[in-house]
Amino acid sequence: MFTDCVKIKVSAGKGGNGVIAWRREKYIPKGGPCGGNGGKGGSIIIEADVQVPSLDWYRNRRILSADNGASGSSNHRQGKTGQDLILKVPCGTLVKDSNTKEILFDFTEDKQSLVLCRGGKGGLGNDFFKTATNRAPNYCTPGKPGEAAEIELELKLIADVGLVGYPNAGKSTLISTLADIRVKTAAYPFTTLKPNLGFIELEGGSRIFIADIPGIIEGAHRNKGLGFEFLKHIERTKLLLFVLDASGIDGRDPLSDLHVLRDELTKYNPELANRPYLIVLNKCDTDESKEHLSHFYEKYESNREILHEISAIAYTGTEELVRQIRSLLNR
Ligand SMILES: Nc1nc2c(ncn2[C@@H]2O[C@H](COP(=O)(O)OP(=O)(O)OP(=O)(O)O)[C@@H](O)[C@H]2O)c(=O)[nH]1
Ligand SMILES: [Mg+2]
Repeated sequence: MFTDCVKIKVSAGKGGNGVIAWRREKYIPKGGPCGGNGGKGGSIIIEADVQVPSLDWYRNRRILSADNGASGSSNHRQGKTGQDLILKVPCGTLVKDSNTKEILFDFTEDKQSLVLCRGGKGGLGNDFFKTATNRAPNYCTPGKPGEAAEIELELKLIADVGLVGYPNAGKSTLISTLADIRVKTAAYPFTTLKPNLGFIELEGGSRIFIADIPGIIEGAHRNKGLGFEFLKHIERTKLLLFVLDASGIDGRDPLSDLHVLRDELTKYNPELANRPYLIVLNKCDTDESKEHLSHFYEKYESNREILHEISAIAYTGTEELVRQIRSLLNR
């Protein structure tokens, strides 16, 4: 399971009550008021954390609240402050108001945080109300309720490069070859059921993030297959790689695969039609790929630099591909 959208109800803690108490000690008659203030309620804080891969944790936790503040007590003692509840979310999480759908915050970087609901203030004890003219106030105030909200968390991965292709084209093999992660690959469609995020580490420590999503098929925009609901994870990428099976092993023509993929993307979000892209012709280690390749060279005669012949399994052509990804991203 990979959860990328959840609705939750959150509430900050209530402030603790102030109390009425009197100082009673031997030989000190009329010791005066000593009721302490209540502690503040805990707040709800949302924080981005790169270590958190998805919103799975929230799946069975729809109602979350921070601790209440404790009541004050005698001897001027203030009640304990309620602990804040820190909710960790992956980078790329949007926080929306459940009712209005307004975006309240977009977590794009690690450690960004948002105080979503403030804890209620603690009430005041009778000690607080002592004045020169009223030495023995016989009242206190209750703690204030904490703020509450109904929100939607929606994850849209933030990657530089998105891999888009039919099932079985070799997207997961490619991300395993290029990036720091090893993901499941197999010779059947829909091996990948959830997005994978990996990165290429460059000299100097900077990184290129790559997202691999489940395969897209014709009719995806009408909810066929799996990939469509995951397209949101490539919406924010700067560069798309159309990964095609140039061997046509599944009996399709890679050139028409490309048309279908681009068409499905445009139906999902017309802006994706203008996103820079490269065409990755995978499985070029096979004899069957030769004929298909010639069709691409004819069609892209004037624009050959966007074509990349590779074999994700044999690691051929991948260095050149990374070089071009870098130069396009730098632009
Ligand atoms: N011959 C050859 N086979 C490859 C190459 N790259 C991937 N494959 C094979 O193609 C099959 C599918 O690879 P995956 O990486 O799982 O494909 P995918 O696009 O992630 O597939 P889904 O997750 O189902 O969408 C596997 O059996 C791979 O071993 C390649 O360069 N050459
Ligand atoms: Mg895969």
